[in-house]
Amino acid sequence: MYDTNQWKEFILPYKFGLDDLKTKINIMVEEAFLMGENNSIEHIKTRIKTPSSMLEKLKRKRIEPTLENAKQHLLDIVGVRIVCSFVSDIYEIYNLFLKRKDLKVVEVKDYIRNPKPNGYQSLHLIVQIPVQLTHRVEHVMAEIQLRTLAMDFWASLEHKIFYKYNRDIPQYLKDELKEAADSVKMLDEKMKGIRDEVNAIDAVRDSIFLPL
Ligand code: 0O2
Repeated sequence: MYDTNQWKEFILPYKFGLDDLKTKINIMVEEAFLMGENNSIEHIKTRIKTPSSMLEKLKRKRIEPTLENAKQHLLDIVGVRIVCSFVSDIYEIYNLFLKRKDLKVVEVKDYIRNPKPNGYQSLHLIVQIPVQLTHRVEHVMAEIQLRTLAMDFWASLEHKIFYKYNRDIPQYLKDELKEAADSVKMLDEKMKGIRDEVNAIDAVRDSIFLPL
């Protein structure tokens, strides 16, 4: 597919793109915190797809495994996963990405409003980041996955089971995973309800103790 030097040259803009994206997200988070907007991010994970994972995905898509094809067809070589407390946080962060002038949201897959048949939920954004190199600007694509803690718990386990069974999960486990996914949805709604109740109590308390 490539030699070591070609690989190094290929992957470098992606590394810079990921560094840049991490900085942008940190700024968004710290700025929101300073302004008292509590879009609570629980944790952020990042990764660059390994060569073997790229090769495997190209094969799965029946695309010839070349670096050019990887660049053109794999939009998730750079991956960022943002895990939040509540579904509303996810859409607030999504709106922050939409407003940014220094990157472009080029694709949105909303598996929260439209979960996958297996129950998978997440909001996926494909963003394009301009990376200024010495002699040219490279437009790097990255996939941002936004999920709640509960969705992340489900997806992590399902991912492990998926690979344990070599992509062919037995039906009884599929059924149990689907049930668990329904519980994830209910848990997220329940937690939102509790959060809203606490916020309503706080609002009343603040209005009572407001200085005259
Ligand atoms: P891995 O092993 O996590 O890297 P596209 O990328 O649009 O050409 P794809 O891959 O079907 O095609 O896009 P999609 O649906 O946006 O999925 C991209 C990534 O989301 C996957 O990457 C997974 O990380 C995650 N994902 C999607 N569906 C599921 C699911 O049903 N269960 C779990 N646990 N994760 C999912 P990869 O490269 O396919 O896999």
